[in-house]
Amino acid sequence: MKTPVRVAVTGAAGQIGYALLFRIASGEMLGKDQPVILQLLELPMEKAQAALKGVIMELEDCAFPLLAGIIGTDDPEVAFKDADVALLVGARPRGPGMERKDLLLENAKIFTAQGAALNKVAKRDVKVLVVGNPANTNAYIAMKSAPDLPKENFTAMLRLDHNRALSQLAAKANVAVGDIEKLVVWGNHSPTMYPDYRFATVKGESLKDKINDADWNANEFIPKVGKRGAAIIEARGLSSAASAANAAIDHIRDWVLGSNGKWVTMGIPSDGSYGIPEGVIFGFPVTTENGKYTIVKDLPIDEFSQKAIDKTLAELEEERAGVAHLLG
Ligand code: NAX
Repeated sequence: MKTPVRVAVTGAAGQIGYALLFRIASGEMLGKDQPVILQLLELPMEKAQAALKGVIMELEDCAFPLLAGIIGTDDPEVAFKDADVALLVGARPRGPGMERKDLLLENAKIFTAQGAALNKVAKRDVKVLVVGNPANTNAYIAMKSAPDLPKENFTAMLRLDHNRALSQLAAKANVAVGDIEKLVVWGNHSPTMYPDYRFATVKGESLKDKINDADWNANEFIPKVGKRGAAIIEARGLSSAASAANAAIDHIRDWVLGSNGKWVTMGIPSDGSYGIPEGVIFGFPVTTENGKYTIVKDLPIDEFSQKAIDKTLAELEEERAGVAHLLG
């Protein structure tokens, strides 16, 4: 029997938490032979803690053979203690009349505290995935608040955007979604992201040549992927949860177990590649192996793509400037 992996999840009693925890406990994220201990964080409020208790009861009632333990807490230092993986899902949602700037600052408080707690108690090689929005900037704040941890440990979720784009492309080209490779989503997890299928292949053939429709790309595909979250809210009355949980599982599974040479999109601290300033948490194409990711380098960037990348970078730089005074 392998040693259990400690997986911390924040916002564990929320919508995404409810779609995520049962799949982690059943082995879908780390493997069907890998026991896990779930370390679940929720707000100290009575309602949140009661909801968390209910989720824990249901986890118990599944009698998952791989679930080696469950901790429920309102203390980040308990939740992150010796964590191997930390999924930071809980965040402050935008309230009525709340401006984007206020949302950034409210979340900055949460992710400063959680970054500091990770710095203090998590495993030194903890793999952190930030899902809570604004995900890239929250990941940046957590990274900056954890100076003793390698910055490569901090990532943001672009995988839902990647999966959304894959699905739209498969429908347009009438091909199987699983046959598409080498898709990229550049930038911020926001409507400014740039899903880029110039390099994508289907069974080794160019997907772009198959689709061959620049107008569809600029005026349908890119806006549709960017606004997909809003379309789900419009249809369901609630934001994406199961698909977000699924993307979080894809992200961590590939990071830990490897992508077998396939490109995946992760929001990671830039190393300066593609002119993205070092440290900015940006969606890049990566391959993963042995628990490490490597940026796919030297892809040609045409004028249309450069404009799209500049736009999403400008938004991230603006977000970063908005919280700079909190980070010293
Ligand atoms: P919910 O409001 O259903 O759940 C969030 C939970 O987090 C609540 O139970 C709340 O009590 C808890 N929470 C809030 N602050 C916390 C803190 N400081 N410590 C611990 N727990 C805390 O939201 P849900 O639908 O689960 O979405 C969670 C986050 O994911 C939101 O920020 C949302 O915007 C974001 N999303 C990000 C996506 C991505 O692709 N990166 C896509 C889906 C989703 O919109």
